[in-house]
Amino acid sequence: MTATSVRLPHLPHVAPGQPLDLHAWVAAVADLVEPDEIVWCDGSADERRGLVDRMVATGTLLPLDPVLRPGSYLARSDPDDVARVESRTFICSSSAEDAGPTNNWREPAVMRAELAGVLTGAMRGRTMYVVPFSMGPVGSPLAQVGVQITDSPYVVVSMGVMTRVGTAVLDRIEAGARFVPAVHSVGAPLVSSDGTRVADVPWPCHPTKYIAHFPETREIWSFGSGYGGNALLGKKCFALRIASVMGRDEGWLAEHMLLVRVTSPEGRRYHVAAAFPSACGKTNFAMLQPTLPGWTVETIGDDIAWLRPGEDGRLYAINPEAGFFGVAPGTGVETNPTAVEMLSHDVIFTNVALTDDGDVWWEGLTPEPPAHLTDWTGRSWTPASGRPAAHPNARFTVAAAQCPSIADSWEDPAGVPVDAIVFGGRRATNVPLVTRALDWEHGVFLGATVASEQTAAAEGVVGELRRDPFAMLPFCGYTMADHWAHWLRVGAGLSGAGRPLVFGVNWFRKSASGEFLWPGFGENARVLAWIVGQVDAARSASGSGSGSDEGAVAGPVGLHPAPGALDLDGLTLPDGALEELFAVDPAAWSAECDLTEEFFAQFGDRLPPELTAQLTSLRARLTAS
Ligand code: GTP
Ligand code: SPV
Ligand code: MN
Repeated sequence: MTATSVRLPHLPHVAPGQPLDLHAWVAAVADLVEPDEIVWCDGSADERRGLVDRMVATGTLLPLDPVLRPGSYLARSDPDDVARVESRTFICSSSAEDAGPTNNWREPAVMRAELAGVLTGAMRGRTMYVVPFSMGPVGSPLAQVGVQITDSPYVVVSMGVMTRVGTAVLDRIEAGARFVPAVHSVGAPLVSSDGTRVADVPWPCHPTKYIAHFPETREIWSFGSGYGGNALLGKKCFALRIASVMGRDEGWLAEHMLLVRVTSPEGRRYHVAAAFPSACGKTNFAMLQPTLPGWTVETIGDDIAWLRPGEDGRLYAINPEAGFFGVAPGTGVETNPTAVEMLSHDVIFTNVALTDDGDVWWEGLTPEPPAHLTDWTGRSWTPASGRPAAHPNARFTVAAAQCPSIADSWEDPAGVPVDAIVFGGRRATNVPLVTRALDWEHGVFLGATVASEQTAAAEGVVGELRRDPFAMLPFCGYTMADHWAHWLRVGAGLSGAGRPLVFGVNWFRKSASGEFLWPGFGENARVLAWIVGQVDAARSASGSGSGSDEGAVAGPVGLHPAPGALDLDGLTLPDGALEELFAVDPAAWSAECDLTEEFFAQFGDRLPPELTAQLTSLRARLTAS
């Protein structure tokens, strides 16, 4: 028999700049993936109940004890589908230079052909859900809408928590709003190509995964994974990778940042946005309970912020999400009592351990583990097992409205005015506890030079130091060099008095014997108090024309708290810890500058000259110190 050529179906996609017809797109995707049925989702409580019941029946969700953990469920993923897969995340812009050296670029036509291949018949035997959602309060001028097609009921229910799903979004699309089309399949059809039925499993997925983005046509295509950032396409794929491109083109910023409202003992209010890499403390900081008397921190967002210049020259931010997909391990009464309370009911847990009485447990929830557990893989576990009971990247999915520290302004459609922007990483050495940038350009340099020790939130060797500019390395939909240029442009357009101050922080510096030098968590309020004090100092200075750095002293890497300016009342640090927390070793920093130069070099002539100038100035200050 002669070989017949296989007809590759055309992957339905959007023409650049052309409005996409929702119904035509859904029909075209259905033609490709061949589902048994199509269900349009309305985000209602009834719909959620039906999906949850079905997942309980199929074993995807395990109901937890209704008294100990009401309304809550445990999902156990496939053991090979536990985190974002950065090596399989692709930016498919027409030119490789637009994706930049730190993204995996694929030629759009090549990727479309590959995706069409794997997606052909991918939903056979399954239901195809159509999920209209809004990132940001529906109708907010800072919000954007999308539609996710998926064959995973776990994804539908999770999107219902993490975004605003409903017919109000469809109405906006019918009225002409442009939407981001996002297709997701777990890649496990229940009918094989020869027509035989395949048994379903609790967590279907495929060993080969694709998380593909077409920034020019604002499309997302995801295949093979059911997990978090790979599958809940409103989150990293839309709200960061696609939105960062929208922001570049339209003059706003989509960032991997938490957002909080801070109130001082005098009742003054500030808004702070902070970018830390994955699993480096955003959720903890967003729910911080200050140890400093009289201070309040309220939560607006814990992972993503969209920031847009307002007409008054200030930067306004929203949290585009409606829920938290947070790291469970390390979340305990000592570290994050707010989260522990938030998780008392109506939560979907993924890859935590199960107690014998039908509740959940993870490392760090209590100081001592229970005597017996079922671990995240479903195996019997005791403290002697010698392996973690919960996966290090085990997560909770919970509505933001359920957070005890949620700010009443968290859904303000106008957003909140940002006073300070903070960048931080997990650095055992070199980087001081807190540094104020000398000006906006220096602040962009602080963001561009964030580095952090690898965590379990993505595949890779935990603990290895990697560069993670703006905590956006895996999340920027275009080249990081242009992202920095965009930040410089946005800052230049803000009014002097309204422009946020920029800071760098590091909660993770260690002593020679490997102990954390700073207690962190609620004690981070001390650093926050200094930060907003600097905002006050800068504001009153811009009125009076006097020095703007009261409470600060200049060092080679930036401004640090002047002696006594960091409120340490009631805190006992080990001898010498404070000095070590702020120590700047010129030799180690000179080596750091060499690494930065090497890192910057890969961006060639797209690197903004302002950043080269910042590196030169830093070297000069180090030499003079
Ligand atoms: P993603 O959701 O992955 O984007 O991460 P996130 O930045 O929200 O991470 P999260 O707040 O969940 O960070 C969790 C890890 O950071 C845990 O290991 C915490 O114990 C640790 N952590 C958070 N804050 C502090 C701190 O102030 N000091 C120390 N030493 N560890 C901290
Ligand atoms: C992160 O990895 O930064 C997360 C979790 O917030 S995920 O949704 O999987 O991206
Ligand atoms: Mn994140």
